[in-house]
Amino acid sequence: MSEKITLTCALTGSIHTPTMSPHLPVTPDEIAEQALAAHQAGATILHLHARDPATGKPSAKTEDFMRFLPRIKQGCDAVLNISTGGSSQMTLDERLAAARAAQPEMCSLNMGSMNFGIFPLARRYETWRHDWEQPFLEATRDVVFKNTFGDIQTILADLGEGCGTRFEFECYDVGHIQTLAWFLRAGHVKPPVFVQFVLGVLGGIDASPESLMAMKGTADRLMGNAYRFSVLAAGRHQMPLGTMGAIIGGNVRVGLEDSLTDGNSRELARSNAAQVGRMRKIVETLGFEIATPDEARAILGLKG
Ligand code: KMH
Ligand code: ZN
Repeated sequence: MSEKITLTCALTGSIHTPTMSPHLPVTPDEIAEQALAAHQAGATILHLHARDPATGKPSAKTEDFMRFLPRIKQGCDAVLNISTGGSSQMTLDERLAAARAAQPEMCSLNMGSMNFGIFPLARRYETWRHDWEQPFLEATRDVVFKNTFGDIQTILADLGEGCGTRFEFECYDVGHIQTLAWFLRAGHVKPPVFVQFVLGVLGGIDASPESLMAMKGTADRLMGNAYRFSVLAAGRHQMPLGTMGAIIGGNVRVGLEDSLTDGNSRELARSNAAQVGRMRKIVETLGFEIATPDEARAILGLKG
């Protein structure tokens, strides 16, 4: 019997903007309600970013996280995972503020600097609900998503050693896996290492079966059985490559942060819970079981 599957739901992120989907949760009520519904639908881990409640713009403010975090914590026992990636337009200190305050059991940790090109989305819409949206997207033409070795060490020290937080290690290319394996060999990261293979971000590896196998092959070679992986594929690749991830022994991440559409169609997903429910149905039909939050805590060595 294979290990149970951990299903992560990434609720809102900092890529998609309110114009792109009326279903993207941006107010504290929407984020809390969709998080609880996603958990009800089967999500084990909830990956969280904050938004400015008035405009829906990605926010790094601790107070914006605190508008929904306590409600989610009270309402369910899902593993709460706070982003330390924020957006490429935030400083490292801004990105870390909420996680330093909340000291959650899990945070994301991005394993390398890169171009993070979401600017093509800026041309897809003729009118925008908010003035900030198009310039925010366009700015990524000339911004580096900065995650230096020093930044990674700061996050490991402050949140890992300092707070007992464990990580969703976001790897957008094979070189990021090499960096992670180096931190593992150096003893700065302890197994089991939870790696998120991120496929399909412009600036990172593409979303294809071949690239997923290249990521897994590299991780197998460099980290052996010291790691578990999950698959996040952007846009319409979300469901097919997530399914492939489960079939080849991994876990899966879905959610409106990564794709606004339903399945691999052009229809907008009605909610995060709809994507979670769809992925749950797929993996259960294939004979896999979804881990409960406590089972995931045991598998991933979380502090609980
Ligand atoms: N937006 C995803 C491609 C983070 O929050 O640290 C990756 C992500 C990064 O979730
Ligand atoms: Zn994120």
